[in-house]
Amino acid sequence: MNFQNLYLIVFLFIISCNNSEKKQTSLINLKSNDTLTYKPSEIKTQMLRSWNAYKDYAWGKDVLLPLSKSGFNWYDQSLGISPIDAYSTLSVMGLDQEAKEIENYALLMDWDKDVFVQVFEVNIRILGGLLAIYDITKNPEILDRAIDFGDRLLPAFDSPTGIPYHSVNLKTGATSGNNGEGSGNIVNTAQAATYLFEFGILSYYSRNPKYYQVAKKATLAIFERKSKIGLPGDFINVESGEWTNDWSYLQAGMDSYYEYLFKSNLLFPDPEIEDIWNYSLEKINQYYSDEYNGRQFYACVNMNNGEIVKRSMSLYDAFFPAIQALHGDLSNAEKNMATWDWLWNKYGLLPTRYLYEEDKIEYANSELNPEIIESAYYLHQITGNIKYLKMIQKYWADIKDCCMNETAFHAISDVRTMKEKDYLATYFYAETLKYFYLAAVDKNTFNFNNYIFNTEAHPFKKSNFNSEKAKTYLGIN
Ligand code: DMJ
Repeated sequence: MNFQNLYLIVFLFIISCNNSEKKQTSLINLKSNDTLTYKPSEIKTQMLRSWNAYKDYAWGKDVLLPLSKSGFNWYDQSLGISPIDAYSTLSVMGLDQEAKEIENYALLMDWDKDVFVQVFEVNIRILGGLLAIYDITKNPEILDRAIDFGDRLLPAFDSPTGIPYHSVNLKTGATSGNNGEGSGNIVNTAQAATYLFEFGILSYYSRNPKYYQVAKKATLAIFERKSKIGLPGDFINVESGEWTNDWSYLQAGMDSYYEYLFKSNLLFPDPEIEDIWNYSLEKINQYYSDEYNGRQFYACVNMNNGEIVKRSMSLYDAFFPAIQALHGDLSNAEKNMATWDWLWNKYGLLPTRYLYEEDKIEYANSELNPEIIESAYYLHQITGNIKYLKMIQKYWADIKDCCMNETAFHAISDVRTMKEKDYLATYFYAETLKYFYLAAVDKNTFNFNNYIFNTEAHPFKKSNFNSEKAKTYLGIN
């Protein structure tokens, strides 16, 4: 055993002694009045501790590396992704001073950076994050920063199909795929069409339809290329519009395409998108749905004949019970959630990908992703059933056990051994801790019914958007 491991064990022992009282109450027994035995203040304390760790060890960088106590940038230059992602969680927790610090930081960000960024990732995290800051503060200078950022993404959509290139240079507008940089002209379906929500909000607030219109064009470009049986594929060439792979599923790579077909309609009703969503949901239930060994799964299928090609689940598709529940399909939502909860309890965390036919882990890492907590939160809010709170409580207890360290929290490289990984994803701030917190607060603190979350859990208040005005601002016919 090296000194680092010894130190960690001693530290965890001290923590566990200090927390023994907390731990006893944070296991599985809920009080009869439907509240969690962990308090929102516990999550708030952990958010503050993790945020301070970012400030101490990684300030100015994109990501905190909690074990080596350092920072990491996604690209040559920092985009400040952790702070921008963390803002809305700090704000809903009432950590106003910390939130204000990020608002000021965002105002100073100069997006004129000679760096190629992944359009999908920066849209959900940075554009979504900036728009959330504006939604909360109504600071017009923040909106200017969001418009500036959004404008720098637009050249990516200037392709023969309207599907965005994988990456765009924030300074020059050059795109990967037509300048020899990056990963060529192929994107997955989520990278192709997860823009309706943020671009809709940007159009609404800027009163300029151009953002929503490019997002809609990209979405239609995917939908119109569906197979004869009505399924999209998972990888597409943005220039030729040809599918380069013929698999279809709910997993990472297609997940948020479906999520935004549904969610953007909730803020900005658009009959064309609503029809596509209803059509797509029918196909999901017809082809992906796979009852296997008495459990409800959603398989990978061939887009042309609907035959199952792989019985697998990735932890990202645990977002889907939330969507099913919000759509009103509680029967499938609850069956689906039960499957995710079963997989969590098998390992005490979700592995990134699990093969359910072979009962085998394919990718064993876990980055403390939020989706299963998100779905349990939605299901509790929508059904009022206490069993979903119990699930959330168990997930929190397990995450504390496996992944809390002296700095903040860390990812896991193998859920079978709980081997640590020196990484704390930006969505741990934006999503994971937010859902734990929101599950524990009362309706006066945060009313679930008043908000729609983007795929990175940035909350947008429904009452900030008027459907009639949206028709004009977004150019919806
Ligand atoms: C987040 O960045 C977003 O939720 C995205 O849509 C996919 N999942 C990660 C977190 O797991």
